[in-house]
Amino acid sequence: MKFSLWRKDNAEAVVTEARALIQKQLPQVSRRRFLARGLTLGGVGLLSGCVIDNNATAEAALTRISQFNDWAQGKLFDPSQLAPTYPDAMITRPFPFNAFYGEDQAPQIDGEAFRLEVSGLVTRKRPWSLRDLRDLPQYTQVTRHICVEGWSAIGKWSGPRLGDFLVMIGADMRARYIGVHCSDDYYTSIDMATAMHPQTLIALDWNDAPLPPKYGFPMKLRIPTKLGYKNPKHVQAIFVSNTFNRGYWEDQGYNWFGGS
Ligand SMILES: Nc1nc2c(c(=O)[nH]1)N[C@H]1C(S)=C(S)[C@@H](COP(=O)(O)O)O[C@H]1N2
Ligand SMILES: [Mo]
Repeated sequence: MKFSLWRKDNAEAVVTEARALIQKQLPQVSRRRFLARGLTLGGVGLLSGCVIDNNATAEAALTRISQFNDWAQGKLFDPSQLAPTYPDAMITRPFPFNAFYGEDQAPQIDGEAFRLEVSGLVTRKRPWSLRDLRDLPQYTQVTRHICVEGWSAIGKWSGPRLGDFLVMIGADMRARYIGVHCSDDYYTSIDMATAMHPQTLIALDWNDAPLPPKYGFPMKLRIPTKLGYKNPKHVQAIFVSNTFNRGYWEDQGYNWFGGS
């Protein structure tokens, strides 16, 4: 199948055609679903003049769309814009579980022994205990978690602000990324503006009690301005850096920006 994308009058048809092509040609189900949905008129516009006629070209084009989306979303992200919050009565019960493994395989972490590791462009690198984190001002938020797999759920999380924590550890605010490594080997990274966002929490509690293991004990980053896969559970280490370390799902084709 071939199509050319410079005919603006035909843009809708092109998007439909592009979606069909992607669904036919990209083998990985998750990637196919995500990218097919992420493909917008703006994204296709980027491809002007490009003829997609095989798998490799489709992949390259999609990578470019994805990079374009990251760039555009970064530009559009307003650090003062707040994600909607909800009353307790709207909390989803039971709250869904998701991970790249089954619910019974969630890591079991010893909270007493746990120390959050801090590294990279920070002046104070001492590890943090859960008690240390609870000594920071705590915030509670009821927000919607949106997963690219097609579900969303409203949940309640509490803990210190990641921004307050970054200030406490003397993070270099000019650094571009905050990388996160989890004890189940999951990983992701966010931009500094998102890290400093007032709603970005180091969540220690879920529904007013310590996070249950399946929801990320001993801590997760709750970022209501980001999609589910950019909300890492079982956080073990945080590093402040200018070196890009994408993320577990991001490395498999999901957008790095992942705004919700
Ligand atoms: N450590 C870790 N964090 C993770 C994941 C994971 O597999 N491991 N999955 C992500 C995805 S895709 C989603 S939708 C949410 C699910 O969080 P929940 O179990 O609290 O609903 O966790 C995110 N954070
Ligand atoms: Mo997800």
